[in-house]
Amino acid sequence: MIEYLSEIKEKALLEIKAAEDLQALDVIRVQYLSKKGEVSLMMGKLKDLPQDQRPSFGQKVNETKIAVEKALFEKKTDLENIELLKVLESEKIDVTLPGYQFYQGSIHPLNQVIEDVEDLFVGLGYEVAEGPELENDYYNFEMMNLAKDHPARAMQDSFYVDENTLLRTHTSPVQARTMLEKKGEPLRIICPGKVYRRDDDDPTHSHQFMQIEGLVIDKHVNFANLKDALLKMVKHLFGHERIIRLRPSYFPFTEPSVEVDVSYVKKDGSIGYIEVLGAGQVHPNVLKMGGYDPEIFQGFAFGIGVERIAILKYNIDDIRHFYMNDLRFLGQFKGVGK
Ligand code: 2NM
Repeated sequence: MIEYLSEIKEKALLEIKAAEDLQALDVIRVQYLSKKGEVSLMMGKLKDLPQDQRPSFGQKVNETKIAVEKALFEKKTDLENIELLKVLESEKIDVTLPGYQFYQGSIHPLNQVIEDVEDLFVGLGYEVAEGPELENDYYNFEMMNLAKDHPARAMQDSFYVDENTLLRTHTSPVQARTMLEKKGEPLRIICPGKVYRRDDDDPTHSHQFMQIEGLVIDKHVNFANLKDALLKMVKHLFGHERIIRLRPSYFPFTEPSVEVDVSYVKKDGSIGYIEVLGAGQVHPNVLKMGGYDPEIFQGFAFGIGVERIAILKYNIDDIRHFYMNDLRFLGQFKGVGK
């Protein structure tokens, strides 16, 4: 019996040594070590032996089992290493091959301006609000204090889908919608987005452009708060040496209203001013329609043309460049916004 056991061991070790791959090795494992394997069967023979021989035989069977397991494990590690080497060999890369050229895109200059303004105002506690580009007459005009017969509607001639539905002429309808959503709660928002006006395109006009409007409503919001927000925005966009100049103006949705100019240094060293945006204190009618009691709440608002800012910042000579998708133009703005 003991001899037969060592024969099994010899045979197993030889077979393991000769195994060519992991599958063959597994077949050997099953043959010897599984429940009905040759080594396990020897354990079953214990009961056929006289009582006094059983412990030593049992121990021998165990030793055989351990020896086979060890041989299997070592062979398995060897075979795995060989397979890994094969894979590494087959996947060798030629580092002398020239690489592919990767073209890196960049953020559109208009979106860079928008992100820059968002960074500032989010830091000041404003929320960014968005809304549909196809709007109802009611949100686009009526709620902005522009009744049907209002002459200022002519300046904002738009693209109509039907009598009551148009491409928004400003992002103010987003502000109208937000006012109604907030149900009389104070709010601080900026609304960036595309807007449309019926216009013939030329170097300074586009029928599609982008705007960022801001709106703050709370108790005790005054004109000084508006000036502070405007100056912060101008300094953030154009640099801290800038100052602003306010000129009285007219918008139907604000009263008083102002046009905001930003200072620049002319070639001869004197100071000039360029108009950059419009602003004002929210008209009582607009507050009322938005669900705020104008006796309790005040607000300020501003509107800024994104193209105009980008044109001034980057010295661009034609507004149509923004919409031509010419990579020679767009490629010039890689990372300039950061
Ligand atoms: C501008 C200029 C001044 C404006 C006003 C409002 C609202 F919602 F309060 F009525 N939204 N946007 C506003 C005010 C826009 O753009 C040149």
